[in-house]
Amino acid sequence: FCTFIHKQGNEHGSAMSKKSVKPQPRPQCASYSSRKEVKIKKFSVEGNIAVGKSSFLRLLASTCQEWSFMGEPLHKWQHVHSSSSHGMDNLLQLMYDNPARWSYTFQTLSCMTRFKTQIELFSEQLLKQQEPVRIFERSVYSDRFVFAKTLFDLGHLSDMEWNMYQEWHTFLLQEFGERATLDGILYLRATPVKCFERLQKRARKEEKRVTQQYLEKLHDQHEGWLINKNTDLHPAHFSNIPVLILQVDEDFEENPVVSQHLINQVKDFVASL
Ligand code: UDP
Ligand code: D5M
Ligand code: MG
Repeated sequence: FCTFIHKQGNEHGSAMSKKSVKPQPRPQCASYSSRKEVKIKKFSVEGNIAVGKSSFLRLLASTCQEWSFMGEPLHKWQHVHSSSSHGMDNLLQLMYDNPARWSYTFQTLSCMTRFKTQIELFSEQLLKQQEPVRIFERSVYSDRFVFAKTLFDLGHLSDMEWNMYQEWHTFLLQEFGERATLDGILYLRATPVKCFERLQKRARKEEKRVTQQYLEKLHDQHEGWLINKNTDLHPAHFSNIPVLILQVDEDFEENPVVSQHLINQVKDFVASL
């Protein structure tokens, strides 16, 4: 589950050098004189809609400035090229307005954009760190084990769509191998009631139809996946990823004591892996 890179290349370069295949062009992001191996630790922040993931990433970014942070590619889901009058469609809006029609389409885009984010090259600055760390907001795992599964359970993905989804998702995981794995998960956990309260406070226009019942279903999927570990995971080895549970019912935003306690837990967890 760890990603090793040669200081001369990136993750991709490392995978290729292990297999002793033809030398590849040097990636644009980095050039190094030493061949010492560097381990990049990769984590995702998981949790229900509006639990506070983006806020938590901002908080971490302000204190762990040497780490790399990758927010959710939400903007790409809200601005999809099309031949509509504006030249753009908002797929997030379409999905919430008509989930039976658009949920599968949404999964193809959300998953593709998440894979792209998860395998993005590391910057030269990150590679120079003694212990480089990258943190993602959600992952291709929550895409499948939380959202796609919930939408299937709710009947918004058909049997055929769910089977197709699982087949290409497993295939992509196998193809990307180490490049798409994580060293650990930071699970931001709060009651669905608290998440619903924050969702209403945020008032994102696409999410007007999101109900507390939907957040309860997503909460149960997170709990099954990350705490009870009874989600049917394929491939099965993904169930071994270490999970740090961060209870965030109490507001951490603008509360230095609470936020410092959360940050300390994250630093200890990251250092322990
Ligand atoms: N929020 C809050 N207290 C907190 C953390 C977040 O009131 O301790 C608010 C935040 O200002 C935003 C909403 O909760 O209005 C959702 O937060 P965010 O967008 O970070 O949630 P995400 O959907 O990314 O998990
Ligand atoms: O999540 C961003 C928004 O995107 C929120 O409305 C949930 C939705 N989302 C994210 N991934 C998926 C998938 N795979 N299917 C359906 N809906 C999804 P937020 O928690 O606000 O950062
Ligand atoms: Mg967010």
